[in-house]
Amino acid sequence: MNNLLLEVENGVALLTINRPKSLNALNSETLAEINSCLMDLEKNEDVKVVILTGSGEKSFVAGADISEMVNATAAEGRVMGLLAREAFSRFENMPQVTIAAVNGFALGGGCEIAMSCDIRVASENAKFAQPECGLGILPGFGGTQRLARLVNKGRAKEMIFTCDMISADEACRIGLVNHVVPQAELIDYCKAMAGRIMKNAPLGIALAKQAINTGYDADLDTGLKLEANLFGLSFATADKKEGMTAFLEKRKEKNFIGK
Ligand code: DAK
Repeated sequence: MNNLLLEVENGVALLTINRPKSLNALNSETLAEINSCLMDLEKNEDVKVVILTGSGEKSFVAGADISEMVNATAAEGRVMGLLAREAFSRFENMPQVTIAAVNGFALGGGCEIAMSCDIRVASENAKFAQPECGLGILPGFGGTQRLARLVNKGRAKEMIFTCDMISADEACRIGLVNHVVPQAELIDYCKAMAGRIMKNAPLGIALAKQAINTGYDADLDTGLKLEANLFGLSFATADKKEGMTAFLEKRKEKNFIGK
């Protein structure tokens, strides 16, 4: 991999976009690498949480690579769009939990890739924007859809129409990020959260993720039916037996096996 760093330790995969000279901008090669890396990770039962970050202290991801886009043809743009769509959907739908550790600029595609993760934690210096309309385009990696769902329609329109950059605190206030922490603590904070997640049953989490994602865009009745079906499925797992037995035996330690 030319543009990514991957470190897997104690059930956590730390995936770093590593193009510091262009503030970790996403080009097609990087998007293809993210896809193939996530394809491997989603099959890796030892990995329970994926943390996505950018290299350096200045930028998470400064958007799509403008130097690649400037002369791209419509066909090349389409390929880039498809690669991004696939990669972003993988973060959103893989069975493991995905956390974006936003360590600086999250602009355009950077904000959009963070939004495709389950949880966002920002460092105090992080900045968020959707600057596409200033470049003569519009957000095209899901920004018009995920931002409006995460914050609300009015806030999303304001960010997209003005291209204003907002601070980490403001992003937290409007619900775009879950927590803001000092930069030096960002990765440890995310790893500690991963630790709390990993104490729980991986299949329960994967099914809950599926219920939330699929139910969110459906009507309540459909979502509740889906939840009931997935809930039923969880009763077929060894982890349900273990979790409940541990409670009855007043055991703190549980041996979840993800089956
Ligand atoms: N692409 C390429 N290079 C970038 C870049 C980017 N997005 N952002 C920064 N760089 C490069 C700069 O060109 C500079 O390179 P050198 O001049 O050193 O060679 C280096 O990173 C450092 O940047 P600056 O010198 O500009 O650093 P500053 O601290 O002054 O400013 C900044 C930092 C992040 C505010 C500024 O660099 C900036 O505004 N960057 C651009 C942000 C942006 O507009 N990003 C793109 C958003 S548009 C698609 C769907 C969606 C998209 C694309 C396609 N399809 C469906 C096909 C998504 C589009 C976007 O993300």
